[in-house]
Amino acid sequence: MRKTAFITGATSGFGRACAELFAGKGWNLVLCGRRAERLRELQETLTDVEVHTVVCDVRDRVQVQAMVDELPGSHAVIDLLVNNAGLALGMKPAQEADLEDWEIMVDTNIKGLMYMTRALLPAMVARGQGHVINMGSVAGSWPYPGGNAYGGTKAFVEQFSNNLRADLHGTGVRVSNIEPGLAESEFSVVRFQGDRKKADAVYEGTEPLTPKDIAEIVYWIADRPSHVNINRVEVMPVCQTWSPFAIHRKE
Ligand code: NDP
Ligand code: 8X3
Repeated sequence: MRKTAFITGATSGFGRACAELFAGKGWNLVLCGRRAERLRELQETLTDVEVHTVVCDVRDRVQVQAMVDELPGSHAVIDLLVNNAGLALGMKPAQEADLEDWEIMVDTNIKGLMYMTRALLPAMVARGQGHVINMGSVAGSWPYPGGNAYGGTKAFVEQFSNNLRADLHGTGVRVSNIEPGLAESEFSVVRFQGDRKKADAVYEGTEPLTPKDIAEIVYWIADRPSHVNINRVEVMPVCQTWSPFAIHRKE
């Protein structure tokens, strides 16, 4: 019997790469994102498995619940939720950052992830099996200038994942958190509001992680035997390491 993965943010980057990889491994899919055309195009390429697509903004709690309540019979049993939809907006220091950007990141990366999890967990618990894989970030553990609210949202993802494990003790439901570093996708184009030059500069002269690298990790985590829970994976490209502490010196 085929398993079914529910992947949020499937219209681009990691989510799209996960959809392609899981489809190649024979999983049926539920794919969501806000861009209908992208979902349609993707669905047309995934011909060997059953794919259900839903246009949904994960920030909208009512939409999320309706999307889950209205899953067709063929896709009603979800084995895996990949809570991937998310974004960074801006990189200004906190004292200059746009509050609207902060709110959108909180609404998407925190609240959207909570809504999805809360909507799908009860059925997983009732079945005594299931898996939630959350997309955190190195930004949730390691500070950098301009990371402010984005890093805060990903720190939430880390601790929420740990606390989910505590609540789900004895239920058979697994929870994992992946924390990638520099990876090339539409992430930076979104972060810099469509400024391609700024986005390209982020990856210039580097060999960043690719969406496929992340999809392979998601698949590996999901494919472990059901008694194995990978709690957390932090992954960076070889070209990325930490900075020394920044010391401000008097002139
Ligand atoms: P992309 O911008 O390529 O993809 C982001 C996806 O999230 C898109 O499919 C987008 O779909 C979806 N999305 C954004 N907002 C919403 C929303 N409100 N409702 C539904 N879907 C939404 O970036 P990545 O693939 O790189 O990012 C995926 C995840 O990985 C994010 O959570 C990001 O924070 C995290 N991450 C990224 C890293 C990187 O360097 N790239 C590193 C570490 C973590 P649509 O616009 O169609 O709604
Ligand atoms: C994305 C990685 O370093 O741009 O989560 O915050 S980083």
